[in-house]
Order: sequence, then structure tokens, then C-alpha cells
Amino acid sequence: EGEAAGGRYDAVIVGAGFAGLYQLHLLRDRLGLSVRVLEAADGVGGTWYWNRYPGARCDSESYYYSYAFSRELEAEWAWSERYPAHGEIRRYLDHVADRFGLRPDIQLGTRVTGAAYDAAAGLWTVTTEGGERFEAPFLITAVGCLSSANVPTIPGLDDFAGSWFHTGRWPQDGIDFTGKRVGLIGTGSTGIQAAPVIAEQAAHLTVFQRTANYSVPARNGPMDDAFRAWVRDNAAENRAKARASTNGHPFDVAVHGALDVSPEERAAIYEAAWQRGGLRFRAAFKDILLDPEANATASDFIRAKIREVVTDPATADALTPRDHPFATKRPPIDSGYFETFNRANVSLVDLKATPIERIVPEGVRTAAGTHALDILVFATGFDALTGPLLALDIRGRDGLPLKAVWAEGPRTYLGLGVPGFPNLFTITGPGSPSVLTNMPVAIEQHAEWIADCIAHLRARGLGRIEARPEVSAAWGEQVRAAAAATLLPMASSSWYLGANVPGKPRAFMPYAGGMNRYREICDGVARDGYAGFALA
Ligand code: NA7
Repeated sequence: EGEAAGGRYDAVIVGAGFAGLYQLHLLRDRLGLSVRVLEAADGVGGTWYWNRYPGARCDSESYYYSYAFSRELEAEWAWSERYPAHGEIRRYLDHVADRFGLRPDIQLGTRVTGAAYDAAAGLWTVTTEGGERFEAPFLITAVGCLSSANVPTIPGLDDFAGSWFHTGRWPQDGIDFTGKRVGLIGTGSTGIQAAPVIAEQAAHLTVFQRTANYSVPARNGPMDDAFRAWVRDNAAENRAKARASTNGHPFDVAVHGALDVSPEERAAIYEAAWQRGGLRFRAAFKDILLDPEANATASDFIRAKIREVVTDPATADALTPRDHPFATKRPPIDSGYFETFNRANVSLVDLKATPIERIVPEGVRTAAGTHALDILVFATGFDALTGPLLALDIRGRDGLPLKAVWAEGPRTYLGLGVPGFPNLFTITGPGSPSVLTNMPVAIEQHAEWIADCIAHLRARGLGRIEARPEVSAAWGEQVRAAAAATLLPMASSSWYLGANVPGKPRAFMPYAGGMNRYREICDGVARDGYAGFALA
């Protein structure tokens, strides 16, 4: 590679995960643009480069948590499990980078620290930690939605004598828990995946739970030959189904509402969904996220399962979720999470009963005393959606900082463009349905829309596109209305709302109107000559 000193390109892409890799392929190989991808990590993979904590795997099933754009790629890659583990996803993305010859245009180990638009020159200048400067008319962020680690400020962390880690910045070579007393803070999707695996290795695991959570068994397992053959024979149909669905998963959502059937029938349907496992539990009835009474039947079913699985009644009670309806926070799926609390080397600390007072050299001190620990794991989530974008210190026309424009919550058009920031495209940005969708489906749609848009501009000799403020305001209203039509806003502490990060403005960030509906809206905008955008 030699030493890179920046340079002038047609487009700069920030990030080399699922989104950045595909965007590079489209712009370079279909449009013939010169492109530089800047990636902070020392490898490709994005989210999956960093999330290497024990038990880290995708909650979407492997046969559709993958690119759909290349039949050849799909045919030559064989997944080993129903849900892909982090290492296997990294190998897949490494393969993609090699197969499409992407590496020469990706600069690793390069953290972007600033991006400013020069309206007179019509250029973005992107600066890096190493002091390089890149110029390009188009800037595309592919920085992920859940990539800015949220480490809570708990007094005394600096005094801790042991070592601590955030799950989203896990050391590349892993951590050996053998013989260690481990504390795990957080019981979202991450903590729920990690707990059973850490418990198997550690001398003792203490799980610090602030909010009890619902979880459904993943039922992970090896891909057997019959399933592999089914995937191969139904690939086109499954892809089409995922594309046409509200959430990018190729599931059939039930035609019945939960209250349309008898209690016995309902119990049998939930039991079958529980046995089959995975995120599709939500699809057992069509109205689980729409009708509070329907939701209560799902929430109650899972609460009863927790009481059935967990043998100590006090622990079962503390693990029983009561603060939010099922699936109004992103629902985790697990491999033996509740069962883990039946182990002799695992204990639960209910932080609602005994809050953390501070971290001390020996461990974590709560109102009930000190829990002695060697290792502390923060599974405390992310500054979702806006965090990774604001970290880039983006400045639009007249030096306008993105931070200022988003001071009261993100303002975008379609989650793809921001008024005041010409030629900036935000893949899976706030206001898009990305985090409510099987991510590769959302990413492919965004990257293709962006490539088509740039092709449209170039074909007409145009050099600039910018979302109009009034359409951005109207889109914000649509995002609010789409969420309000569901039960999602009922989880008052969810990261969808920004409520997990102190001081973050409260606004429901993802578009909950459905990926299929969103695709139609974006296609319509493009068909109408990029209606709502100013082109010059
Ligand atoms: P989440 O879903 O944001 O979960 C974070 C967990 O950490 C959750 O249980 C939080 O409790 C807990 N938390 C956060 N801050 C604290 C403090 N200060 N003290 C105690 N507990 C705390 O993050 P994940 O990484 O699990 O999952 C993120 C997404 O990745 C997931 O939704 C999937 O889309 C993939 P709380 O519920 O806020 O009380």
C-alpha cells in the first residue's frame, strides 16, 4: 500500500462493513467512479469486526443475512449454522472483499475525524486522525447504526483493579475467563447472548440487570444437508419474500390476530413458535406490535416460560419483564439464557432493588454490598444511529455542524440525506427503517438507491443534490406517525428513542412504516426526478 497521503476521488465512503463494501462495488464497478473507502479498523467487517464477544452471532438467519445482489456469491458460499457467528460473518465479508477485488480501494486503520463541504468548489474534504485529506464531490457514510459504544459513567471505574471491556470493542484475540470472577452489566441482545457462554468458562458470573428482558430461544444449530438443499432450491423465492416484507425477513406473518383464536389454539401457536425459535416468534400473530391486548398474550406467554425454566422463584421473579411490552425494545433471541441462572456459578443482581453505588478496586458495590470481580464486561449497548455520524464531525454548507442541526434529534429526508449537507448520503441513517429490518436488505436498497442517484446526476451533467428542509420536516412527521401507529414508543427506555444515552434528545429514530413501503417511497422519489431534493 505504501503511505497514503489522501487524494482526490469521485466519492469517499466511510466504513468497510456490509454497507461500505457493496457501495464501493456499485460505484466503482457499475458506475466507473474512483472511490476511496476509509475504515478505522485494521480489517473489513464493520460491526462484525468489533463485536467478537463470546456468543456474538447474528439474530437473522444466515441464509438471508447476506448479500442478495450476486447469485454466484450466494451459490458459492456455504453457511455452517442456522445463525452465523461473528467469525463466520467476518470470513464471509473477507471473501466478498477478495472476490470483488475491493481491497485496493479500501484504506484500513484510517479513522475519519472531520468532513466539511466547500460549496464553491462543490467538494467534501475528509480529514483523518493521521492528518490525511481526501477530496470528493460525494461523501457516503457507511458507519453502521450500532457502532458507537455506550460505556456508562459509573463513578470509580478508573479505580477498578481488574480489567474491563465493552462488548462492541472486544479484543481481537478474545479474553480467557478461566478461573475468573466476571461481572456482566446489561441484559439486552448482547448480554443475553454472552451470559451463557461466559458462564461456561468463568469461575463465577454475576449478571447485573437493570431492566428484565424478554427473550425467545434462537434454536441455533448446524445447517444440515436437507436445510442447505432447501435454501439452495428456494434462494430466489426467499430473497423475493425478504424484499417484499415489512422487515426484510423471509417469514410469513400470520393472517390471524392473537385474539381471533381460542386461548387453547393461541397457546398451541405460541408453543410451536417457541419451539421453532428465533425472531419469527413475533410473526406468530399479525398484531403483536399493534394491539396492546394481543401483545399481552405474547408477553404473558414468555413470562410463564421464564418461571418454568428458572428454578429459583426469586431469581425467576427478578428476571420477569414488566417494564415494557414484548418486542417494543428490540427482542433478543438466546441460546440458554434463562437456563444459565440455574447454574451454581451464576448469580443475578437486580439493580432496580440494589442499584450500583460505585465501582471499587475489588469490584462493583451496590446498596447490598460489594461483588468481587476480576473482569467487568459492559454489554451496555450503543449510541445508536446518530452516534457514529456525529463522531465524524460533519460540517455542511457555511460550516454548519451536523451536531447543531441535530441538537433536538436527527433531521433527515428518507434517512438518506440532510438539508444543508449537499452530496452527503447516509446509508441506514436515522429516519430509515434499517434497524427494524434484516440489515443487508436495508443496506442493499440504500446503496443501490444512492448509486442510481449519482448515475442520474452524472448522466445529466449535474453535480449537486440536497434535501429540501420542508421535505425533511415532513419526513420527520412520517417517521413519528409510523412509530405512533405501533406499540414501539411504549418502551420508554429503548435505544430506538435515544433513551439509553444520558442527554441524548428523545425522538423515535427508525422509520417503522415497513421496509417494503419505504422502498416504494424511495423508488417514487427517484422516478419523480428526486422529488424533494434540489438538484443543480
Ligand atoms: P441494548 O439493547 O441497548 O442493551 C443494553 C443493556 O445495558 C440494557 O439491558 C440496559 O439496561 C443496560 N444498561 C445500559 N446502561 C446501563 C447502566 N448504566 N447500568 C446498568 N445497566 C445498563 O444493547 P445491546 O448491545 O444488548 O444490543 C444492541 C443491539 O445490537 C440489539 O438491539 C440488536 O439490534 C443488536 P436498560 O434496559 O436500559 O435498563
